Amino acid sequence: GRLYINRVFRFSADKMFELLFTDSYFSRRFMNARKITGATSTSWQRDASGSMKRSLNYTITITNPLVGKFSTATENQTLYKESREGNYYLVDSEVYTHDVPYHDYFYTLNRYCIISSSKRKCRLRIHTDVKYKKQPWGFVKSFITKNSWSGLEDYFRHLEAELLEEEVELTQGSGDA
Ligand code: YK8
Repeated sequence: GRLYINRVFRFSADKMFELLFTDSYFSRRFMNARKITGATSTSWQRDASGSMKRSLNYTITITNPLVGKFSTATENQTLYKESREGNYYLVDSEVYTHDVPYHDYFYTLNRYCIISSSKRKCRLRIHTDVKYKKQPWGFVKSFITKNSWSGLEDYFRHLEAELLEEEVELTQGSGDA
């Protein structure tokens, strides 16, 4: 896999979780900026293992010229029970893009780790893997992987930039920037 974001932000772990994993103003604005439309989400619900789950459905806009302009997608998120409110959040997110070529072969697994480093700081790490449900030919596999990485790279670079802007907004005028 690959590590896309690994840095400390000047807001609490709670705040980071709220920004990324609730129906926050930030996540709505980010979806708009990425032209992700029609998003629906279930609420976080505890499953039999004690972890929390939710799933999202939306339509993504794709810039890769090899692929159609839009695809519906499903994102299944798990907030592991090892998470500790305010201190540590571990979320795995499986993303299925239903309308791209070879969509029945692969999905993307994004692992988000939020670790509190002080009252007003946290570290965010986002690790990504392209997973295969069935084995395609070698050349098809490298084609899928290569095209996935470039799309993911673009997405997470944008997310990092937006989080840095949010950091500026949130710390402005607080006197402890
Ligand atoms: C989520 C991974 C692959 C997919 C795309 C597919 C190429 C098809 C390969 C052919 C378009 C928001 C991506 C990037 C679409 C966007 C997905 C996002 C960024 C040519 C063989 C959507 C995180 C996420 C996960 C997976 C991404 C797709 O929150 O290249």
